[in-house]
Amino acid sequence: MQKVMLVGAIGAGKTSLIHTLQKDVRSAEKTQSIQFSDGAIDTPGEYAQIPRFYSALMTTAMQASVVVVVQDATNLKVTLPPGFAGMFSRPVIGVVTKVDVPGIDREKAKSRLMEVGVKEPIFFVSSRTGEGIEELIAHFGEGRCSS
Ligand SMILES: Nc1nc2c(ncn2[C@@H]2O[C@H](COP(=O)(O)OP(=O)(O)O)[C@@H](O)[C@H]2O)c(=O)[nH]1
Ligand SMILES: [Mg+2]
Repeated sequence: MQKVMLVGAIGAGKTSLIHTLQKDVRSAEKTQSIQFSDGAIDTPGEYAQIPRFYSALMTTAMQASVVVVVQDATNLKVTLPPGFAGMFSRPVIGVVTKVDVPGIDREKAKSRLMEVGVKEPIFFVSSRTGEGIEELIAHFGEGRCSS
């Protein structure tokens, strides 16, 4: 699997998604610093929401082969600036999390990602039910190397 770095707002579901991808049953605790584990780099939401941390995100992304911008389907508040996805020198994909929650608007969540510069592919997943996880793993497993 490619080395993935997850970025996105506080509480978007980044750590839970990493646990699900790694088949780790622990529940997610607040991420206080950039965390490296098997095949994944987890980042605190503050790093995406506070521009002062962007240089740290950009340099850390150099160690990843793909950057995943994570959007919470249950919180459509604008948290990232337009063009956010453009700062990474790695391929960027989008993931909408928490699609198990009733009443969410997938298209609106997808447009939040597109507004910050994420292009296709965009995946819809739930770390709780496992929906969409196999497709995401299959995408990472394609083994396309970073440019
Ligand atoms: N319903 C639902 N809740 C989720 C999902 N993923 C994460 N959560 C919850 O969202 C909250 C924040 O998750 P966390 O992984 O810590 O987010 P992070 O700050 O982006 O790392 C936690 O209470 C999780 O249990 C999901 O797919 N579905
Ligand atoms: Mg976290």
